[in-house]
Amino acid sequence: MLNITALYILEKVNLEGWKKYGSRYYYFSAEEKSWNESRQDCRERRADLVIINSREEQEFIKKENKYVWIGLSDAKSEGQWKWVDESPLSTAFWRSGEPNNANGDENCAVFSTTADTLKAWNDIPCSYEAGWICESTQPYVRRLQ
Ligand code: MMA
Ligand code: CA
Repeated sequence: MLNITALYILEKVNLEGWKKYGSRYYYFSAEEKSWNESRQDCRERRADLVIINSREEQEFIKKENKYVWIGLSDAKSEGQWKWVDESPLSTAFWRSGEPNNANGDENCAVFSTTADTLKAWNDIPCSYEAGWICESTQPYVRRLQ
């Protein structure tokens, strides 16, 4: 049913950077921040950094062609890559030779733009600045007071 609320949400999805893919909503940042600050931004939008569960989802994100943080880190335990919901990494899309923990200081995963295959992830220092993608079951709609 198309009602005023539905129209309002559709409008916000378009206006505020959210895109729907499958049953999920994705927010593509316009700014660049560290991994932690990016995650904080997602949480303020009642979302979290994106968790990539399938080849289709990987393809969807690759099409955006943006250098962005994903919700994957091994900061807690070197070499144990975990998603932000604590689930371990199963289907991985690392670039060839990655993750390599260069200089012993690369604990956060970024989606690189220059890969010509689906294998596009690289581990880089978490303090670097990149764009980010948040994922949620619902788009965040700011309440107008
Ligand atoms: C950079 C940096 C690393 C990456 C290598 C690959 C020199 O370091 O992006 O994270 O693994 O390039 O050559
Ligand atoms: Ca690396």
